[in-house]
Amino acid sequence: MAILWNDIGGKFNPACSSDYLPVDQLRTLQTQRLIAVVHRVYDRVEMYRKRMDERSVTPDDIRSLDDIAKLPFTVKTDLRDTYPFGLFACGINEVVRLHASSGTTGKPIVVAYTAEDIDVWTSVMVRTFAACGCGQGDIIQNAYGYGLFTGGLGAHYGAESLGATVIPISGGNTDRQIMVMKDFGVTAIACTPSYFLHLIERAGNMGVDIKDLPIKTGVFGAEPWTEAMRKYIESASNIKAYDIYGLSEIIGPGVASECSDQSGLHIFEDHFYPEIIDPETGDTLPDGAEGELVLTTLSKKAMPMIRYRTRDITSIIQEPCPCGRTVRKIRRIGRRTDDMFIIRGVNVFPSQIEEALLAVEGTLPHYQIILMREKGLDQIEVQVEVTEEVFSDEVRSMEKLRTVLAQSIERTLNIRVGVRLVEPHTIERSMGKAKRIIDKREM
Ligand code: DLL
Repeated sequence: MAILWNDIGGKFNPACSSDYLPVDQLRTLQTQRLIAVVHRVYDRVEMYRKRMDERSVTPDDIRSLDDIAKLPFTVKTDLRDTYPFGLFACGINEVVRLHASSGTTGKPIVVAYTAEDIDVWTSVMVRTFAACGCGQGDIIQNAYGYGLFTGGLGAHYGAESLGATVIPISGGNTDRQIMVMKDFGVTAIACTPSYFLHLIERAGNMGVDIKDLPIKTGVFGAEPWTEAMRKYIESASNIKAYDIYGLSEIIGPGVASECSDQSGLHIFEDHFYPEIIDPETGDTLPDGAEGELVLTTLSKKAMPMIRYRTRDITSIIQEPCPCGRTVRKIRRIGRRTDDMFIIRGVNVFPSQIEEALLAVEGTLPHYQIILMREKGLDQIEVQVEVTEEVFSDEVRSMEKLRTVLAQSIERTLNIRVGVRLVEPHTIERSMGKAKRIIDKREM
């Protein structure tokens, strides 16, 4: 039966069997786990008990998956307010690992794992790599940052447990990355898509064409990227570029992953129960509708999250996937409720600008959005790198390209924005998550 076989290579990995559970069995498992986790947090975590008491909800009121709507939401500030260990549902003696996410302001948020949590995390990362077509025999260069960031160690444990050969190179030191990729015969790389762009570019400067190397798979995540960016990466490097999603609060990478169909990310919903809500009202929306992704960890022990508001915008895909996995898919996450900025009354997301830019020939996928305030009015300037050929061309053709880009953005956003063409290598490259917006309004 087709569904018992892995997407690529035709070898079934038994570690992935939860991806293919019959749906009624999956729902039963989720319900049992939901009931257990609600009891756990009510008994062990003061914040959850208080919030449920305030709503007059007891663990016994949770008997089905629909009952989840009775439970209160958890938000990022709850993790800050209880910093560092206030949401733990076990003693520190049971915690075998801590990670932290730096955030932009103030204290980081801290997340904890028991030994069992690490096993679950490893298993969902095995499922992630397998869904991206990796397996034993692959040589995986893990260029996600090792350390407090969950990307490095999360991918590391998964890739190792998969039976692949892991190169724990972490992020940065780009020239060495390229040397290793070439000399060790790397077949797959795990890193942010923006860092891989940087690798392609740097390899070119070093006289290495990634297309000539054995690498065939990219396991990319940790930041938003667009379909246009995927096309660029795939054609510039001849690899298949997969999108993987996760967040520290829930587990790290390993929450959802694309499969060979590349048509949405399968959410490992036997461990992470997804809901979509209207970010304004908090109302639950049906499958198919776009809204904020809310996740409940069904099996986490050290730090379970109940109805965690991710701020990531997506929708749940109802249609079954040709790959045969029964766990549902979410659409690629291009936007967060908090990366939106409002310019002259129009809501703008960086990913919309990325799509508009990459639709035009001659641009490079390196761009930055500068927000400024001039005479009390918000202004936006998009800086985008263009190829050497364009840049050394005559002024008239540069001007023409600038106009085309401005029009492309205007068509998408319905507002006029300033566009500045800059030379290749002008925009700072990231070793991890790219910084797309420079907000100079408060500076
Ligand atoms: O970025 C975990 C991770 C590591 C995911 C490696 C994938 C690969 P945080 O640093 O806590 O965790 O950031 C989580 O990053 O809420 C999203 O806004 C964004 N994000 C993560 N993956 C994607 C993706 C890790 N594939 C936040 N597409 C999330 C869009 C993503 N955004």
